[in-house]
Amino acid sequence: MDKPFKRNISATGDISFSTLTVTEPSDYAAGIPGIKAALEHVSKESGLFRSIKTLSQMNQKEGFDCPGCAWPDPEKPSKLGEYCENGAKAIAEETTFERVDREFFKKHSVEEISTWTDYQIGKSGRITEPFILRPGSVHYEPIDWEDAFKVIAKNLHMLHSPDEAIFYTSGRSSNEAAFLYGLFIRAFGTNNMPDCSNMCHESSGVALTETLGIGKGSVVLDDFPEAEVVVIIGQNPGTNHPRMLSALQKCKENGGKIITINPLSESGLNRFKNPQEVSGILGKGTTLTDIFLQVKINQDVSLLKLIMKRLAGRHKNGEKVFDGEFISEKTHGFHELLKDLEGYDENQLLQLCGVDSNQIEATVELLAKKSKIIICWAMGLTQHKNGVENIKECVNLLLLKGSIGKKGAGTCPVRGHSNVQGDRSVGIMHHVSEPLNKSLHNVFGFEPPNKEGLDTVNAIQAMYEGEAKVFVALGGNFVSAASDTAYTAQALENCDLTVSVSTKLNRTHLTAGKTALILPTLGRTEQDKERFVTVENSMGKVHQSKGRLQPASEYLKSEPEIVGSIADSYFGGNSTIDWKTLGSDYDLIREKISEVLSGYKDYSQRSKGSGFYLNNNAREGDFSKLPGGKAQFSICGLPSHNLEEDDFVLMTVRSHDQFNTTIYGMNDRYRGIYGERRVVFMNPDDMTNRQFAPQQVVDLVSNYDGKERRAKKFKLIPYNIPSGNLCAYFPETNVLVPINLYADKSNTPVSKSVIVKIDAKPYG
Ligand SMILES: Nc1nc2c(c(=O)[nH]1)N[C@H]1C(S)=C(S)[C@@H](COP(=O)(O)OP(=O)(O)OC[C@H]3O[C@@H](n4cnc5c(=O)[nH]c(N)nc54)[C@H](O)[C@@H]3O)O[C@H]1N2
Ligand SMILES: Nc1nc2c(c(=O)[nH]1)N[C@H]1C(S)=C(S)[C@@H](COP(=O)(O)OP(=O)(O)OC[C@H]3O[C@@H](n4cnc5c(=O)[nH]c(N)nc54)[C@H](O)[C@@H]3O)O[C@H]1N2
Ligand SMILES: [Mo]
Repeated sequence: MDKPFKRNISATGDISFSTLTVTEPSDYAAGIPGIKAALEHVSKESGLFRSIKTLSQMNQKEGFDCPGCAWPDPEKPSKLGEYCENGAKAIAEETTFERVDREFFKKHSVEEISTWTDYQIGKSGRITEPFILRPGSVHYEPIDWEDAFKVIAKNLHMLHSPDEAIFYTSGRSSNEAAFLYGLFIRAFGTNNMPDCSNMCHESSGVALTETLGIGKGSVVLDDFPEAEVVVIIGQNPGTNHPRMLSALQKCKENGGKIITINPLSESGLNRFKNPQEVSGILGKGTTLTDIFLQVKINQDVSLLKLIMKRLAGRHKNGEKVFDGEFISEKTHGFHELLKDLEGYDENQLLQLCGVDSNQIEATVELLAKKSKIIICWAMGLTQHKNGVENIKECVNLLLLKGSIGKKGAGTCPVRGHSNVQGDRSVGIMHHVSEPLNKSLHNVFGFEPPNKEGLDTVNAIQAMYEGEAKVFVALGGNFVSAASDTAYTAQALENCDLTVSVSTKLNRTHLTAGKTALILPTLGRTEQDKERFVTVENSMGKVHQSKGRLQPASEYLKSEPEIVGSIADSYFGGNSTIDWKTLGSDYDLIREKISEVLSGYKDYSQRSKGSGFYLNNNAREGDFSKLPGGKAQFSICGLPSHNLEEDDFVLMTVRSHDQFNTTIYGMNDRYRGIYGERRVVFMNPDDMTNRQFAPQQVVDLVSNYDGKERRAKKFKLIPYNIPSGNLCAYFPETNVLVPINLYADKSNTPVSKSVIVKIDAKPYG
């Protein structure tokens, strides 16, 4: 039996419902409500004048990179400011006037804070100085920076093996911080580098590497206006990548078509009123989606197979629907794919995916005639048991059409965190890379470890079992982001030491190890002694980011400084690397990156202005490093769920008012939900058939490995979602996902197809 976790770990604290208002979902994104919401959030948190000044510097060439998503900036940013409503909310969170300081922690014990909602915890404000939670204490107390570094060094020295330490990275860290962190971790002696990517696009990385030889997307922003068809599958850009809507608008203006594949009809994909254009503010906006395929959760492979099977039928009849030349010159496995498709029954596929046959035919007709196709995707494909195969099936379609390595076409995994891709490029990964190790050895003279490290899921299990004892996080909110909340909380609590380098207070600071440290750091918007850092966007372009605002407190340190000091304190002079100097001199870090990795020549110089692209073999249509020198078609199976009659498939998604575990507000405007997060969307017929009433309160219950996991008190909302499917927000629902439920090959927690039952009994 697990012992109950002593602090509250529910994202909604002690659950009591606030006033929920439900309206019809919005039929368009942005426009005046978008601008209004943006200004409300920023002016409430950090003052209207200061906010407008900050927003105007965002994503400009001399400004800072938006800490929101990783969508790229256009070559010519809009003079009105290159930002979106949710970018504005991200800025409001960071530039808030509220402070978590000595008085705060004197007043509030860790136990007390744990009863607050994630929303309240986040709104407490910016952390002002380093704090320590000593063994047995329930209050964080201030600690000197140097003493904090000594606590870390001492705990690391006490370990029997470097593999007893875990070093997590969230995707907001700069390339400079991430490179230095990875360098220190390897010099220390482990590859235990779980990162947020493990919970996010790991499935994309695995699938794309195996099929196309690079774990990143192949398109650039300029491909969108040229595309004939853009497919958006498993992604909600209106909320999570709002600036992508401008790119889709350009595609539409040039006559391109948009196909959306999603269990929900997300408003952001219906119609877009561009807030950066007068016509967008006053006019009707642009209709984006031409064909909407309302697929059942996790049945994308069935749908894609059906589309390809019908295309293959036309091919067999002599219609030129595939790019024969591309297929024979550049790919491997075409005939095997055709043979595999032949083995499937159309009616079975149709039934599984739940999409109207005529809609599928319209899609086939469109795809048959076009050859410049982009496929965009995000968590709706990656966070399933067959996440890797979901993406391989998309690659199959693109390869059939010769839609890789040419303008206006390609793969577009839309990244989450603003620098998650850059962190990987500069060395944050738990796998061993021989070339990287060799290169680090040549440049720095030490022997990096060659044992595979732990990813997020495995790291949690190691901490739970007592095999890992020190946990360090460069950003993020580990306990709330990971699955199986109670298990993960226990894993962290089992540690001797947990360290969080953070801007703001979050639940991970409360699920502390025997000793816990919070090390406060500068945000993207803040001045860093005239230094700049660099980041890589979703399309592989590296560019600078420089904050201008006065830091939230004079005691903050930058992430590279913190990492440099941890390393310096640990090695205490017994290292050939001058860690302190490296941590303070970002030009020097960039010089070292360019010595270790290819593609970063004249790094500091080239990252100024609009930046530079890293090499991308798929973009060039070069598959020479793959087996036989060719891109690979894949044979994928159908997902299977073995549902019992009263089982539902639940997807856990983001509301419009959150950034991952940071809750900006209580509304999900586009879906018509106001004032409450504990809601679950259900098909109206399913509700009638099972005699559920709108807003009835129920528990969601999962039962994996004979263990019941329960997310308590959700209000049922009738919604346009396929029968048998449910949708609710994370992190509230992470308690339902067992730690050992993750995608094949990528180990990404299965957050989008959780099997649950509905229990209404506790509430009459
Ligand atoms: N404002 C804001 N921006 C963000 C974030 C945020 O929280 N807030 N998070 C950032 C991060 S880290 C990431 S990874 C991205 C996430 O960006 P998204 O992946 O867009 O985020 P989710 O809310 O998880 O949305 C998943 C979408 O996939 C659909 N979906 C779920 N299951 C399936 C399925 O089986 N098949 C199909 N076809 N669709 C499915 C859902 O209906 C939903 O529209 O956004 C980034 N940007
Ligand atoms: N059920 C379910 N679970 C999911 C998902 C899902 O769709 N469903 N999505 C998954 C995905 S895609 C991801 S990426 C993960 C996200 O996992 P994480 O990256 O771990 O979580 P975040 O909520 O983005 O982290 C927020 C915290 O980062 C800190 N922070 C913010 N800015 C900075 C900064 O500039 N520097 C530093 N050092 N710290 C900073 C703040 O303290 C803030 O509290 O969650 C995953 N979990
Ligand atoms: Mo993510």
